[in-house]
Amino acid sequence: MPESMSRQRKIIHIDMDAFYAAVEERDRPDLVGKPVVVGGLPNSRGVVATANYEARRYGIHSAMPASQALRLCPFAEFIRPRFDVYRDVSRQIMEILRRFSDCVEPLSLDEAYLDVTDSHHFRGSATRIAQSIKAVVLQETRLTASAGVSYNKFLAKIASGLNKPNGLTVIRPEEGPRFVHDLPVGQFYGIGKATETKMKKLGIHSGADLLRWSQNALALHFGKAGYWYALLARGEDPRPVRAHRPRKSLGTEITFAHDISDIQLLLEELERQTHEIMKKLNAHDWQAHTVTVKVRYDNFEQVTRSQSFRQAFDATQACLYVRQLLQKTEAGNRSVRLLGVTVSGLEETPETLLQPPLWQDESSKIEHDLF
Ligand code: TTP
Ligand code: MG
Repeated sequence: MPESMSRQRKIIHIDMDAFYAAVEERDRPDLVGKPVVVGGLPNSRGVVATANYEARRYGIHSAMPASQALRLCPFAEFIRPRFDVYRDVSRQIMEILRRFSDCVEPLSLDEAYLDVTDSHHFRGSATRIAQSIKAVVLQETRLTASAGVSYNKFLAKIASGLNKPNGLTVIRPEEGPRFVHDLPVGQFYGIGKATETKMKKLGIHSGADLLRWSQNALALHFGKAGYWYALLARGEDPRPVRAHRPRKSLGTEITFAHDISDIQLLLEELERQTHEIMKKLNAHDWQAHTVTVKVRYDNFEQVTRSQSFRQAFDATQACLYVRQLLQKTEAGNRSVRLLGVTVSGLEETPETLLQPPLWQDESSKIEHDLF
């Protein structure tokens, strides 16, 4: 049994509140108290990156067309994002988190996991550490964070979302299973929209429904992922907090013997490379969230086009995306000397992290003093 499962862990998930919007409000006091929407502007077919909590009351949320946000709240302040500023603030936040643990895994600009199992701060109380993190972040960045404290990543992340904004929620080891019981399957780690729909068709709506299914029955319907879902349904998630990601990207490229301007040939080559990378990715049990196409024209001028997705993509989707990305270059109209594909934003495929017998061992002891 892996070390991570043999002992109760203490995991904290930190997630900044309405991150981009909060930074804008901080830097522009005239915005305070108003509905604020950060993202593309309504007249430019843009989408909402985020909205502050005032704007969310009108039903505005991330990824919504900005034009729709404008209809929902015509007097909201629409602001273009300042990514450089968000990146700097993010670095500042991650630096603060590293004062509390060596084991910090950033998930995005405004989100991170910490493993504080072995921490001596506050006599090892994860709850007190989370309180202190929130206080230091507020003091040094003038921004609020929400924290979730639990015994694995899955539940720590659920917990941080429960009392937003400025929340602190603890799911203690003995509360985990009951908690998962009532959780809609769409909120389970690794269950995307397609799987959620499939589960609902099978009558699986909540953790309790999931728990009624045997591991084998789930595996029959969902493949290896079925074992993963069975584990989550028991409130278990053995994924370690990874302070160092072993790999950030995987790519391939080719310099042609003769420059190519035939778009069909270029698309075929792109597809070949994409299949090759996706095969490698699968062999490593990794999945990717970003895909990038690189084109060097015959005069050595080089462009890249990339796109990121919340959900990891498969080979078929990747092939579609790279085609779309190539169309955004001048390849075909101009001759191409080099063509390449890279996937990044890598993470381990959740369901392959474990094999079926792992959680049949009931010996994992629950210690929860000072949780
Ligand atoms: P989130 O943490 O998902 O959202 P949030 O911090 O704005 O709000 P909260 O956590 O309080 O619910 O995302 C962090 C930032 O990432 C967000 O401020 C803007 C950006 N983002 C996008 O650009 N597009 C998106 O679709 C999402 C979800 C986030
Ligand atoms: Mg956030």
